[in-house]
Amino acid sequence: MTTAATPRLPVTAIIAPGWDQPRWQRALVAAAPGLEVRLWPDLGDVSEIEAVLLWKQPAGALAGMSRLGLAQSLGAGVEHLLNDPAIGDHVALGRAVDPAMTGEMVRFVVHAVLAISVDAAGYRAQQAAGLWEERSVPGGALRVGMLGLGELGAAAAQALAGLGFTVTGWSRSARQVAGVTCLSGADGLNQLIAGTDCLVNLLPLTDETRGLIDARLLARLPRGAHLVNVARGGHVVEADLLAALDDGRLASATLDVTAVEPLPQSHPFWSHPKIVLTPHVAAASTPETMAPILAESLRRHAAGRPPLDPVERTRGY
Ligand code: NDP
Ligand code: OXD
Repeated sequence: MTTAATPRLPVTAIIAPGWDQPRWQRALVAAAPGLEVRLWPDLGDVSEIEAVLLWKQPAGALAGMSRLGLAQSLGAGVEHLLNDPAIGDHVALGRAVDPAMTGEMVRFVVHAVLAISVDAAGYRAQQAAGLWEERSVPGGALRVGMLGLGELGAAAAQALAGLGFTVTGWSRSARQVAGVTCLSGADGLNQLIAGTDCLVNLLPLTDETRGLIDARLLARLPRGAHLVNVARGGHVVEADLLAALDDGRLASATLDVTAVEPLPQSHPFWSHPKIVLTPHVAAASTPETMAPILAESLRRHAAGRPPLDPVERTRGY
């Protein structure tokens, strides 16, 4: 009796400048023994490379990869795949979905929303002023609106609902998430915005969602609402956000992402009293948890199948 031969795994390159590429390589080889993994910028003969694992690859990094069949993001976002002209339509695209990353995002969002619900910033200011005084805080009455009910948004929405918040979510297609009122479409967005005290953004950045959080949308939120943006800086029109904070329409903005990263030193966000800023750290990609998932996608590719979490070019995510 003959057994079917295991398909040869694709020659794979990691292009993630600034990341610990050797650590990714070690984790991948542990998950897929025998896998040939090359590291940017020492890619050897690039015409041999069949799969690339990418995070913010430099322009032109994929030039000459004539055998490329799979481009896999090392993060959940995929703008760097869709915007690279070297990745032709015949190349399969994959994005990162990792329960460990989802857990990190859930904890980050829960922390941000809880801090708002107990007015942690107000009490910190009172401590600095030596003031022992009870504040009026929203607590569990804070209504949360979640933009995006995908891998991350749905998990964060569900966790917040589990903590007793009233949570409404918005997605492109109709979704069901336990404990969450799920809406879609333009009417759904209007309804969500009108009843949201804390707007959390977990949408992908696409042609449809770029600049969504602008003066018009912010003006429809109840006065004194809060924004938590953990998706992409490009979702927010920054000048409109500053105007809404300055005229009191918006009470605070918790921003993990900005249009330009790292945020330029001269940017007004740095010193704005109503802005809480973190440097794009809400949910990191971790080699050891992600490698088995990436290895499975490489095995699938070798067998002529799509990666585990394929990107749909037409919807842009
Ligand atoms: P998913 O693709 O799983 O989910 C995206 C969600 O957004 C889906 O519910 C989708 O709707 C919805 N959506 C997309 N387009 C529209 C639209 N035009 N109108 C309404 N809803 C829309 O993405 P993830 O949850 O995995 O990740 C979301 C984003 O989070 C990433 O793209 C990335 O930018 C960001 N991110 C940030 C990190 C950080 O550290 N700050 C870390 C990881 C991710 P539907 O359900 O119908 O498809
Ligand atoms: C991601 C991110 O998309 O880290 O994974 O932003």
